[in-house]
Amino acid sequence: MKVQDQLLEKAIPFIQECYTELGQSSGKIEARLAEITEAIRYKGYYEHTLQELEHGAKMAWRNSNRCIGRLFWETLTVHDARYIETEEQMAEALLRHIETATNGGKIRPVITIFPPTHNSAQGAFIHNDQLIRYAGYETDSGILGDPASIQITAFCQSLGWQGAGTPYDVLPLVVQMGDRKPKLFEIPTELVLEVDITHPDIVAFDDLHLKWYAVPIVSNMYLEIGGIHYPAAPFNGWYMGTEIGARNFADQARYDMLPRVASVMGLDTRRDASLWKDRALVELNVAVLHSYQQQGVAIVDHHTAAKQFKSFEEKEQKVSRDVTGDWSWLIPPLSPATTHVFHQHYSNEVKLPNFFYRHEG
Ligand code: HEM
Ligand code: NRG
Repeated sequence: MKVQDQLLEKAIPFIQECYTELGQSSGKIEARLAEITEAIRYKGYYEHTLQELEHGAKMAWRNSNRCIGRLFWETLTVHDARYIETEEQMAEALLRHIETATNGGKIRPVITIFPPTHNSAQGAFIHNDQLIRYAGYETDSGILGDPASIQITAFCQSLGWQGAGTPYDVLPLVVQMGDRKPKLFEIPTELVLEVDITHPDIVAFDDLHLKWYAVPIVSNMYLEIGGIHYPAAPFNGWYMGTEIGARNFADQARYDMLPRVASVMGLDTRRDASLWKDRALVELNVAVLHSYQQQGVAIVDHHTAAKQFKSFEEKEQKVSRDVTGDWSWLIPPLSPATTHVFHQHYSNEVKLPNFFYRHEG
């Protein structure tokens, strides 16, 4: 099938669903589809109206099978950055995203949508996996910082960047328009809200000097709406505590903190059967939730998130939409069987609009 026919084939069901959900008449749908058909015939692509862009992005969140936070899909704030032409303007829009999303800790779900790819134009590109992330350095005495960032850190260094060399150096933004050279932009420190991790009763936790950033802003996925691809469409909500406490700090291939947490807790780490890892894990997660709450930064625990997801399932059922999901991602990495998600089956069918990893196409 021709590329243009494929585009129209995807535009049709999107416009029908989007306009129906927004309560538009069938006359409006037909008129818009006629317009889109013309546009595709004459220039090879079509442009979304602001309303299509906004609702399409919300539908993409609603269709994200791996996301447990979908109850709030209608509250997404959409920043339209499709008019942007330079790397400087891109960086400016990303800083504005960080500021609006952070909101002094009262985190707002936001997506910023940059120019799409069409015909031969490559659109905008963000090299970072998340807008705010800590660098990772390979040193003679082992890895310093976040091992997940080794590659992007080396790339930044090859472009002339030098980090301070702490375990928590915030990486610069690396952005690119089309096939031009990527450019680096430091994020002003006052824009990066961070949380120092302390434990409500175990004072020795302070000795670990743990901290994490407030807002996860995913920037390595492309957004597909009605056949149009947006390769740069960073989005954020707030953290679920386990993402930080049970993965970022705990994974052996990340900050690998369980042995040190066990040590400040005085646990017997000689025997697996003492369940020292499990006990350290629980207190580490208690510390993460406590610290974010105490410092006024939005975060959700996995039990509350699962209940919210249950409400989402019920709400979707009421409007006769099937909820699809990726079970292996939806279950939390801590006490999964205590949530209803664990005991339920989800179809992992991929509905559109949606977000996809960029290397998938
Ligand atoms: C994945 C929670 C908002 C889209 C996830 C994951 C969690 C989560 C826990 C699994 C992450 C992992 O295991 O690494 C939340 C919470 C939100 C939220 C608590 C609060 C509002 C959003 C928003 C969007 C979104 C605003 C998009 C507009 C996604 C996508 C994934 C995901 C696409 C899969 C990421 C991947 O495959 O790597 N979410 N989310 N989420 N979420 Fe959400
Ligand atoms: N696990 C990753 C973040 C992935 C997305 N999680 C969210 N998304 N909560 C981490 O940095 O730990 N969101 O849009 O809120």
